[in-house]
Amino acid sequence: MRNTVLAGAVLAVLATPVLAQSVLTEDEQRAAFAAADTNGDGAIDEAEFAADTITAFVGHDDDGDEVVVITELPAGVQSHAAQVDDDGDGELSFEEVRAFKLDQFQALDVNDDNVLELDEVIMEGPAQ
Ligand SMILES: [Ca+2]
Ligand SMILES: [Ca+2]
Ligand SMILES: [Ca+2]
Ligand SMILES: [Ca+2]
Repeated sequence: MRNTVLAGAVLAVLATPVLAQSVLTEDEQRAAFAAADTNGDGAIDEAEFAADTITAFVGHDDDGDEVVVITELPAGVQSHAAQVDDDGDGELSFEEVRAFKLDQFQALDVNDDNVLELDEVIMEGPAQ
């Protein structure tokens, strides 16, 4: 719960399309988690996380040039994307996205077992 901001960010990226920064409901978060947990063991390991990163990145790279231009992203996520754009050139390279996600993985893995369990990434959905 204290990880709300980070958790929201990582789940937004876990979810496809990437960086969809709208607030996900808990059900959507669970769906995103399940989609990333490809072997269904209830945890996201680094390989699954990396695979999800690639899927998400490719999902946004419409023209396949291996760069996601920030202005191609929905307006609501552009300010968030700027954090990922390490060199500030207005484009997200896969390396930038990967580095950002790796930081998130480590930040979210609060018990340091190198996998993300559901309770490490889930955040409470908006009250409804
Ligand atoms: Ca897994
Ligand atoms: Ca592109
Ligand atoms: Ca960049
Ligand atoms: Ca963990």
